[in-house]
Amino acid sequence: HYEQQYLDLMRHIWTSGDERVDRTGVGTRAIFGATMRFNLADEAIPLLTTKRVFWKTATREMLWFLTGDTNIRKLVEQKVHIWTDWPLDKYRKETGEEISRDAFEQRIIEDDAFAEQWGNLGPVYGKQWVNWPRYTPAGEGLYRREKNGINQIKLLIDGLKNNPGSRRHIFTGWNVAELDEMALPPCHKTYQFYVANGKLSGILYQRSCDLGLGFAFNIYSAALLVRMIAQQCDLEPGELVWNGGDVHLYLNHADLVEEQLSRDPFGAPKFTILRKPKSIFDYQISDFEVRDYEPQSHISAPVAV
Ligand code: DHF
Ligand code: TMP
Repeated sequence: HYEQQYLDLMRHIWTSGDERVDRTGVGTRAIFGATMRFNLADEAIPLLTTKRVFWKTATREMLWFLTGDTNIRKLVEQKVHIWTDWPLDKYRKETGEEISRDAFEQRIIEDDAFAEQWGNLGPVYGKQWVNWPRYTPAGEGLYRREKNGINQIKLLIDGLKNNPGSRRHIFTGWNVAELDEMALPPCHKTYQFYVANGKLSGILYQRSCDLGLGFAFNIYSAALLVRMIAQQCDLEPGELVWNGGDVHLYLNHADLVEEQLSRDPFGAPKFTILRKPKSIFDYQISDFEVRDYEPQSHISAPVAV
């Protein structure tokens, strides 16, 4: 089963990973460098079955990235809460106000100025993917920031269509000059693609991976992206290769780890795109269907902020 490699990695890290102090103060067990491979042929989709993964939430996040938006407002409006904790943490620290998560989200939705001031994550994924800043000389050694930046996703699709044999099908969120403005520097930082025998394969390089929480989203989202891009380029989905850098389990995820490792993977969920939109930027949540997904129950775990 495709999920066995994930469970094996989880067991390995939990039993023999290095114990390290991390940025959040929670503490992790970690290894450095890991690879997993997932076949995407025949509508296969790497959704974990040993716990329920909220794939619609992950899909909404991916569609939000592709719009270039970096404010959580549009996510919160769709009841996607996965990015709220970082702006919320910042708000609490800077104002000293003990606002609840619900109240904070409510203000983000209702108050334009508040959303503008407190809902932004900085120039994270979406911004870098479709609007990477571009500068042109403006004389006297000065440079002007162009109104429209570089759309890496559009260039990627054009490249795959026009020059499939290229070894440069890459996009990245890792804009070194802007890292310090981001709420979090990109975790899923680089994507590379490869065309052979009419199939599109992808590699995701993830520099930092919360194996108990974020990974389930990251691997599904990467597969979704390969499928959307393949459809736009009239290719079949091939394989998804996942490369992790610092792959870790948070020490406060002991219950999740124990529960998940007691379960066996089951079934083979199928994923279909119901329509071919005119570009990669025109997909909607209703375009996607998952069938035969019968996961075991959701396991909640605290997220380290
Ligand atoms: N920080 C940490 N420590 N781990 C992460 O995985 C992480 N992921 C981020 C931002 N910062 C992070 C962005 N992605 C959840 C999933 C993905 C995600 C952030 C959070 C999450 O909380 N998932 C829960 C609940 C899902 C839901 O409410 O729909 C889960 O059980 O999957
Ligand atoms: P870091 O920036 O100190 O590496 O912390 C980021 C944490 O968030 C780390 O535990 C990895 C996790 N993470 C994921 O696993 N996937 C994601 O998509 C994101 C945004 C974060």
